[in-house]
Amino acid sequence: MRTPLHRRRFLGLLGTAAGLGATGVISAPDALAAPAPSWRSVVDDVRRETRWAWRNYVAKAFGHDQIKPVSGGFEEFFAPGHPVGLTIVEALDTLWLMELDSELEQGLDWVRRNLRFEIDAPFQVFETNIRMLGGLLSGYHCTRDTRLLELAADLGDRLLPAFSKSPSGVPYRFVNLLTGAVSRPETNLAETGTYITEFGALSKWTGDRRYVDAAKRAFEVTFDNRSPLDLLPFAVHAETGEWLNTTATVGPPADSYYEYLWDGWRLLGDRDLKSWYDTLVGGILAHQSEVVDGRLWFAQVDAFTGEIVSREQSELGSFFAGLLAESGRVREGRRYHDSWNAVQDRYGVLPEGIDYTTLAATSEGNQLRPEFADAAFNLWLATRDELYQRRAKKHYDLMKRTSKVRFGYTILTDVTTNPVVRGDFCPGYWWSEQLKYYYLMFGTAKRFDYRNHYLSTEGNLLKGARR
Ligand code: IFL
Repeated sequence: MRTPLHRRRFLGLLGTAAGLGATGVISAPDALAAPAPSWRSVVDDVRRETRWAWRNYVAKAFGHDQIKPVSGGFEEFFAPGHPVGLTIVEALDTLWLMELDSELEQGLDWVRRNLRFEIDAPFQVFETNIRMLGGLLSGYHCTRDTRLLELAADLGDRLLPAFSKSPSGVPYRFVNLLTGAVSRPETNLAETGTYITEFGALSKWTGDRRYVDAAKRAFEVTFDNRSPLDLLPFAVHAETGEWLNTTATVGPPADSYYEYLWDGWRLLGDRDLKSWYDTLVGGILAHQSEVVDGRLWFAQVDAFTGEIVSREQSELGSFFAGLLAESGRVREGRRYHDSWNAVQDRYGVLPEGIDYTTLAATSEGNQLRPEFADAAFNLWLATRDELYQRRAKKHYDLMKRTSKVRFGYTILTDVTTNPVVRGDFCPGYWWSEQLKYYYLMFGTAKRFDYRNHYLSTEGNLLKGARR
């Protein structure tokens, strides 16, 4: 049974939308915002900051996976002692889109000379795919440098055992890039279903269907096991394809599973994926949406009974506002972004986790996250409403104010204090995601096709480069 609090506050999504207006109840701070600044000056500023951060990375950490921008040190992401130039690979298409061509050439030169994948260490299949494979493919899409495609195909081949050695077709979490040994069969939805667009592009560009077929099979197994409510628990065993829990969430570790059903349809035109997306998002809207104090959220629920098991919401879930808008549910996307905007208004930089009944932070840090800007970008593309540029501009300003340090931009370990508490590292996705979203939405980028493009969950451009 739902609690009295829940009954008092809960209003089914469809029942309340009409009463709240198109943008929900929390539009006042937006309406009161200062007049739009000159977006041209913002886009120039984003480009300048990118070039400044790149030069620091080159000076202090070139070839290593991630810079530590406070101390000027570095660290590897996938395996200690085995750098793969993650920051470079993540940055390639961003540099290209921003026409930072000498910086791009510096990165390409490092990749051509140094990047090899004969590495005797277990690599996380999901992260290797979205960051490295996606980065190489988007670099290839933008530059047509065939060495990038060769490296992508080599890496794709090294990831495939995670799928082909699994009796169910659901991939193991880790694969040794040199030996093909697989490990960690206890996995989750995101690490099961975030391959179709990178693998699809690789199949298309190499003419080898093994990649896309493996990615689709993993989706199929989990979709076929959906609950009678059309919901998916988030934990799954790779060898059996059976669920390991009953909790459904749109946040991690499920999030990009849903994104890639839609994206697979969008990039590859696969109708099965669209129909699976429609079914599952129908289930989510029917059983996970909850309106609290006029704001739309998505609860964690038991996939079989629909009972709410948690009202905690991860910042990463905010991407779902953009996905809803992209897939034609603009009204729900707007309302969910309004909810997250209320959190931005309260804290400045969003905390990693909140309790949506009170907006209290349940996880106080911020790992330099892109999801709010990602959703603003997708909502802007869907509506061209300047509201989303203003929200993203605020996100950018707050990031500059809180995360900019001596040698770049850093994560925060506590956003609830004044001043915020800083950590000392810059994640690879920062180079591929928010810089690109800001750049593209504050200006008209010559090299980007605003009408026909595809950006992956990591912000990698796999369609829409204008050469
Ligand atoms: O790797 C990033 C990507 O956006 C993703 N999940 C988490 C990261 C950013 O927060 O899909």
